[in-house]
Amino acid sequence: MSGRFITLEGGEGAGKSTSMEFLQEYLATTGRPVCRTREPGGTELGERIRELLLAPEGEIDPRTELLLMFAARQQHLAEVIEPALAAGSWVLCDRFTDASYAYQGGGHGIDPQRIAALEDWVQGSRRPDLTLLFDLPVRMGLQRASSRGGHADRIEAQGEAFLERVHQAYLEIARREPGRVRVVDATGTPAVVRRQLQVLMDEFVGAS
Ligand code: Z5A
Repeated sequence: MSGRFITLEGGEGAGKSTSMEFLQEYLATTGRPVCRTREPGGTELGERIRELLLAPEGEIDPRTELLLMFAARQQHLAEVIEPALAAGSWVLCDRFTDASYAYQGGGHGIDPQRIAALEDWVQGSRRPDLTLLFDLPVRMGLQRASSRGGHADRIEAQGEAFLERVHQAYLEIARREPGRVRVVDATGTPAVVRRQLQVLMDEFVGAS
């Protein structure tokens, strides 16, 4: 049986990492083998690229940022995602190419056609089977992230107007692809968010 590719997307502090635990447990109870991973990262090389991308010091040109995201993604697909799917695992990935459209496209204004060209080159026909978009107003996400403590990384530190463009770009993707992208209202308590995930996953697993 071939695996399924599920991605989690959303703005800063939207609750993806928190929900990852629930999704992993959910799939485990259905007996599916699970591969949990993230972008940028997921491989040794990808994690090193992640460190470069998120380090708060220094400037990175938006095009360099985009190309580094796709360099990490290429390695991730070759080393982790494709082998896991071929082996029948269900891959849960914290962020994927929608984040490039939202942050580098929506946030930095890079032409989406450039991103689409990289997507086609790097991924071939590979696209997520399901994307869970955690939708949360930017201010709420920033509050949640700051309550967690620690320093803002380079991308988080771009400011509220940037993050608002990212938010709108995500919503636009969801409007364009309602079959793949399911919007999760992330404003509720963790228990309320989990109940939505349960319904969406019951539906997706039932149809798979
Ligand atoms: N990026 C990009 O630009 N282009 C790309 O192509 C890709 C990525 C792939 C990765 O950073 C950065 O890379 C990201 C986009 C960019 N930049 N930003 N910003 P990351 O993965 O480390 O950061 P993140 O994705 O933004 O994760 P995050 O800030 O850790 O958010 P989260 O995982 O969605 O949230 P969380 O950690 O689960 O929750 C945040 C806090 O809220 C935490 O204290 C929780 O306990 C709390 N929380 C969670 N859920 C709730 C609810 N329901 N109620 C109340 N409190 C809650």
